[in-house]
Amino acid sequence: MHWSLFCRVVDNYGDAGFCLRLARELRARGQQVDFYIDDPRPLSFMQAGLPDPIEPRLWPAPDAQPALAGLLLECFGCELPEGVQASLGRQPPKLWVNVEYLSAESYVERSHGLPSPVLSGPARGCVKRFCFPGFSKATGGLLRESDLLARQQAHAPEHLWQQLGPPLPGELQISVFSYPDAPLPDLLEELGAPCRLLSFTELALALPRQTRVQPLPFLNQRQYDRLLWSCDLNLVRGEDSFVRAQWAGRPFLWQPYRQQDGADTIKLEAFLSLSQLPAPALRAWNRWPGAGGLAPVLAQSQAYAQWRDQLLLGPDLVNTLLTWAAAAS
Ligand code: TRH
Repeated sequence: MHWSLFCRVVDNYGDAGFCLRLARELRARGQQVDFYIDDPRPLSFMQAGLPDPIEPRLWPAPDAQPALAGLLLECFGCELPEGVQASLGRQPPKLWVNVEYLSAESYVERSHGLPSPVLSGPARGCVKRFCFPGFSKATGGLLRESDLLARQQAHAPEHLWQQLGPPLPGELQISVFSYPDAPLPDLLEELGAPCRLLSFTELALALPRQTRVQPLPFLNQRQYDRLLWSCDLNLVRGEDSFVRAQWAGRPFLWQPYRQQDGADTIKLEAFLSLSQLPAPALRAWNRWPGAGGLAPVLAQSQAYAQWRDQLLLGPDLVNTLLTWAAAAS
């Protein structure tokens, strides 16, 4: 089957990272994908050195009317260019899916799969369908490559440590991909253990003496996975690295993307109540009152593996889309 996938980069790397992963996985399952993105620059590091890189297509000019596939993915309500909408109005696609942002909030289950008729504009008369990624059976599920577990099982952390330099005896390995306001010094001070920070984030703050900082350049998507699978703790953010940390099945702390209206707080609480993962450190990491240290997070590493195993029983997002496409064709 043939898909047109549209992605606009709002901020940071999550939109591009998610859409690239989605496009690559659709293709890995035998689909043809035309990937339109308004800022393809992050794709360069995300697929540097990977076999068969996806060649992105230029974001169409407002009046352009490119030939579209019968299956259409509009990611994160990215608002398609006028000319594209006009083409759709003339020849409605078999399936038009609006893929939304990930959340554990209850509205996701209520809204997943709902139709949304287009009532105005050049695509009037078409019907979009909402696909909500999520953590439960009643959602669209998570992006999960068919070969994820096999790759994970074949992974040997020693190879990565050979490249990055070996851990010192007794030293915790921590990957850091956080927003700049994360209270890292407090967290490490309280932990009081030797650590190596493998960091994508510039760390300007004073850190405890027994902390080594090793800045890393951005890795391709597979190398980043391997880093997450190798570390004792992963500090992640946004949505896509958050999902990758969960697939790693190892302790992590997450910062949701900051929003003015406090939506990030609601997202975090919804995730905590669904997953039942240790809450105090995650709250402290997001600067909430009632601080809690890292010790329970590291001591309960099994809880993260169990959460991963539970997610593996849930829906897989590409499967959800393929099922919808088959039903529409
Ligand atoms: O970059 P982010 O903060 O993106 C955010 C969120 O997606 C948020 O929900 C969205 O609304 C906002 O952008 C506009 O965090 P995220 O989601 O983890 O995206 C980072 C991407 O970068 C992810 O696909 C993983 C990828 N990545 C690599 O490929 N290599 C790397 O070395 C690293 C550190 C990340």
